Amino acid sequence: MDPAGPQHEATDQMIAKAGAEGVPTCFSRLAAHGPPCAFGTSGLCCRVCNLGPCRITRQRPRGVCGADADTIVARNLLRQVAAGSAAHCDHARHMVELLRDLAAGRAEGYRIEDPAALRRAGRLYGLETERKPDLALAGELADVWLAEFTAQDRPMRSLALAPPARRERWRAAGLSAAGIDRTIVEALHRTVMGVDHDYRHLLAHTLRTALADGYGGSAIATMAGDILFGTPRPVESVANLGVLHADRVNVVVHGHNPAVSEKIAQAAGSPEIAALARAAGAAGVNLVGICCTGHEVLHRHGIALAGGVLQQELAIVTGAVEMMITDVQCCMPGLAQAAAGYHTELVTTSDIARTEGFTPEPFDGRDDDGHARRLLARAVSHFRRREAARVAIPSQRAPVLAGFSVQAIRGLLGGSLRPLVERLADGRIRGVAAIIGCSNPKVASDRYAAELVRGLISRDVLVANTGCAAAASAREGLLSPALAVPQAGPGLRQLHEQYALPPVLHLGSCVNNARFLELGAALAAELDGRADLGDLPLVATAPEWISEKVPAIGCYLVASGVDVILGQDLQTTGSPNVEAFLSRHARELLGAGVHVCLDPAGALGRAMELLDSRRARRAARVSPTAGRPTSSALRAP
Ligand code: BF8
Ligand code: SF4
Repeated sequence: MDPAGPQHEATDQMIAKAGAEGVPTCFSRLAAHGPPCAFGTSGLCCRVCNLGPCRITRQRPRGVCGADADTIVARNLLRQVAAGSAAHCDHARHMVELLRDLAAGRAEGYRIEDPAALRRAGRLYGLETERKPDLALAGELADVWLAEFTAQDRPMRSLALAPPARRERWRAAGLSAAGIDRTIVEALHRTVMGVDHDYRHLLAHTLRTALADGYGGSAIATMAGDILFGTPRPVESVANLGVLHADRVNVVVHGHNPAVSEKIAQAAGSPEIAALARAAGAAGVNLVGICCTGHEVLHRHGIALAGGVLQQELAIVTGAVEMMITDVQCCMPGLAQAAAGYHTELVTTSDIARTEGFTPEPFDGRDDDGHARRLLARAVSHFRRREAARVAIPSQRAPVLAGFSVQAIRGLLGGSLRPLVERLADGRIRGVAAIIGCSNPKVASDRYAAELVRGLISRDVLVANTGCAAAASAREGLLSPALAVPQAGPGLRQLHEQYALPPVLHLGSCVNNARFLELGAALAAELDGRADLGDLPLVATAPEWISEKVPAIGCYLVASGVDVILGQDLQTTGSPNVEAFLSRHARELLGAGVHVCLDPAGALGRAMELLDSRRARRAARVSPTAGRPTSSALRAP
C-alpha cells in the first residue's frame, strides 16, 4: 500500500474542518496567542518566590533576591528536567507497583507475558533467576526496583545498565544519581529561592536528575512493560488519520500507560464487544492509538496508529470517534473543547489525571478486564449519536513495520549485534541516529523530521525512532521497508537484503528511548569490553520538542555520551554561560553536548560531521577533544 499523497494533508484537512466548524484546536489557539513571551523562551522569567516574579533585562540584570541570568536560566532548566524526569519515573513506579501486586496475587487479569524478559531483567540486577517461579522472581525484582526510588545514600543500581567506562566518568564527575525520588526532590529543593545559585552546580544536578530518568524511570518502565505485556517483535500495521473507519465504532487510546491500553486492546478483540457493535449497526469496533500509548499497542498488537500529539484533537474532528480513553501525559485539556463539538466521550483512566469534560474511570488493578469491556460497551452505545453528515475521515494511511526492541534487532541479525558493529566499524553503516521527541505546531510540522530521516538513511545512517517523531516517520511511509529501503544508501540496503533489518527502526514510546541506551550499551559491549557510548557513532535529534520530558531525555543522552541536536532552542538562550556549559563544557566532561540546528539541512550536516568524526576518532583511537566552539549560543553557525 502506497501512502496516498502527502501525508500531512490528512492533518491539514482536519485543521481546515475544525476551522470551518468553529472547533478550537491547538493550532487555532496557537495562532490566537501570537509570538510567545521572550522572557519565557529565553528562560529569564523567574517566579520561584514572591519577591518577584522577576524578569531579567540588561537594565535589571538581577532579580530582587540578587539572582542573575545564569542562576535563573539554570534553575528553570533544572525544574524542567526534574518535571520531565518525574513523568517518566512516576510512570515507571506505576508499572513496578503493578508487577509487585501481580506477584502478591493482587492484580487480577494481569500476568507475566514474557518470562524471558523477567529473567533477563533479574540477571541484570544480579538476582538468582533459574530456580524460582516467575511470580517469586517478579516480586523480588519489583522490590529491587522500588528501592531504586527510595535509595538515599547510594547510587542507583540501574546505572550499571551503562558500560563500565561511562559509569567511571559519572563517578569522576560526581554525577552518579542516588534514588529517583531523592534526586528529584533535591532538584526542587535546590531551586527554591535562596539555595543553589552556581549555574554549573545546578546544571550538574540537571544531568544527575536526567540520569535518574534514563537509567531509572525510563529503563525500568521499559523493562517492566516488556515483562508484563511482552517484548515487542516486528509487527505490521498502518498509520495516519485514515486508520479511522466510517462504518465502525472508533475508540482511541491516548497517553502513555501501557497497562490501561493493553486491557482495552484485549477487550476490543472480544466476540462479545464485536456482537454489541453489530447490534448497534456498526461493522465492528476499531481500536486505534494516539501518542505513546498508541506506540505501546502498535508494538505489541499491531493496532493502527492514528497519530501523535498534534493529531489528538484532529481525530475527534473527523466526527467519527465514539470514545477517547486517556491516561497520563500529553493529553491536552483542549480535547474537551474539541469533543464538545461532537458526540465523542472523553475518559480519563488515571487517578492522578482529572480534566473537566473527561469522565473519570480510574483503573485500579481490580477487575480491569471488566472495566475495559464496560467502557467499550459504552463507546458502542455512542455510535447511534454520530452525525453522519459531519463525518470526514482523511484517506491517508501509510503502511508501518514497528516492534524493534533490542532483542528483536538482535534476532533479525542472527542472534548477535556483530553484523551491525562490523558495518559501523568499516563505514558501510556510518552511524545510528535516534530521532525522537514531539511534533510542535510552532514549526512546519513533520517536515523537519521527515527530511532529516530521509537524508540520514540516504547517507547510510541507521535511524532509531521513538515517540511522536516515529509517528511522523510513520505518516511519511518511512516505517515501511518497501518505501524506505529504496531511499536508503547501499550499506543500509545491503543490511536489509541480508537481514531484513529496515533503515528506520521504530523503537517505541518516549520512555522506550531507554532502548536506544540499551542498544548503545550492547553495541559497545560487542565492540570491546572497555568501549563506551561516547566511542560509538551515535547521535540523537529532537526535531521539535514540546514536553519537559524531552529536555530530560536530551540531558540523559548527553550524559551518556551521545550528542543531541535540537531543532528548536532550549529555553536557555538568556544565559550564554548555561549554553556554553551544555555545548562545550559538557563535551569536555562527558564527550557529548547539545547543539541547536533550526533547519533540517543544518541538522543533517551536523549529524554527519559528528558521526564521521566519532568513527574517525575511534579508528585513530585518540581521546575525545573539545568540540568546535559554537559562539555564545548552542545554535549552529
Ligand atoms: O512521550 S513525543 S508529545 S507523546 S512527550 Fe508527548 Fe512529546 Fe509525543 Fe509521548 Ni514523548
Ligand atoms: Fe525574583 Fe529571586 Fe524570587 Fe526569582 S527567586 S522571583 S529572581 S526574587
